[in-house]
Amino acid sequence: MTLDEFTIYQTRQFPNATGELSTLLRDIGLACKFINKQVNKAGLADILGAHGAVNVQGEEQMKLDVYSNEVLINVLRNSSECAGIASEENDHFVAFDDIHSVNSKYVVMFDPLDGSSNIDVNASIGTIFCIYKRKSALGQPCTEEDFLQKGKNLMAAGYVIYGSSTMLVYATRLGVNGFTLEPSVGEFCLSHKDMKCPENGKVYSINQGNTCKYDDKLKSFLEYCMEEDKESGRPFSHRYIGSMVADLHRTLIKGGLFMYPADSKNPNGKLRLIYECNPMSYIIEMAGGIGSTGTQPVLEVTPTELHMRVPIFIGSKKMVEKALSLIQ
Ligand code: P6P
Repeated sequence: MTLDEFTIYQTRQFPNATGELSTLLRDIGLACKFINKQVNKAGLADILGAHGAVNVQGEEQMKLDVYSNEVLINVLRNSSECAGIASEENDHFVAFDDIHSVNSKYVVMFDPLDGSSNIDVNASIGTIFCIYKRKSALGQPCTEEDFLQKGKNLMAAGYVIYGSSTMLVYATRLGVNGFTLEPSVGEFCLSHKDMKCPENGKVYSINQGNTCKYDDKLKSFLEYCMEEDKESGRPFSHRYIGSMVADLHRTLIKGGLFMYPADSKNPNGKLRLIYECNPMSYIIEMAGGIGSTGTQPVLEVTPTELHMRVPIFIGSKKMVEKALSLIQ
């Protein structure tokens, strides 16, 4: 079943649904197919770029995250269902002011290419997106309030991981489903139906190099992770790819705990609420896991500005609960 067939099938579960969300997901999937094409040859282009800043097709090689941003903005501007966007790459939100867009119900936020610093070492990277129903009245350009909604108001959230295979995973209140790109057909095909985050896990994921900057309670939790305890399966394995989408895709499938906490240099951590922590928390929570800032559920945080950062502890329910019990 392709992504389009699946979203249309899901729409039929709601008698009064109009299929606009399905159209929006299809448009995002289209943009990510273009991004996937460029990501897959970036290494080659980089090699050529090093000798003459000309990529393999003779085009000016745009930086991948700028290219990805432009593709997503252009596809969504042409979509009939998107009133505007906010992006990690843009200081301000972009309101689409054509007659179709001002009458669209949804706004989209995204990190067009998260972890792009990993592209030159061929590590997996990803696109993160989330969709809200706008609060401002139809018929006029969307406003900032449309983008500063709590994560619990999300209509849908998802990511595309450009890895050994290219997968699109998205969540709605009906659940989480994964689609693998079949390149010869050019379609995302359902491969992981009704994904659930295992309630427990044996992997903890954190940039341990920051330990010297963590507070004592967090240090004690990391020591707990490394202590031997046959009953609870410790010491855990430590896995850290340094790409949020890749670390959380593993966590969703295998279980585990991903952390990017606050530290003495970053009092709010590093990851952004609007287009990283909210969408990933929505997905993990719809799959039965937990996304917390350490003091409250990520999805309950009231956004104050587009690029605000929050600490995050996210993954298997029992592992997040254990972490919170030790660090709070
Ligand atoms: P650090 C990538 O740059 C990113 O935004 C996330 O994808 C990733 O989880 C994090 O930063 C890695 O940060 O400080 O460990 O290199």
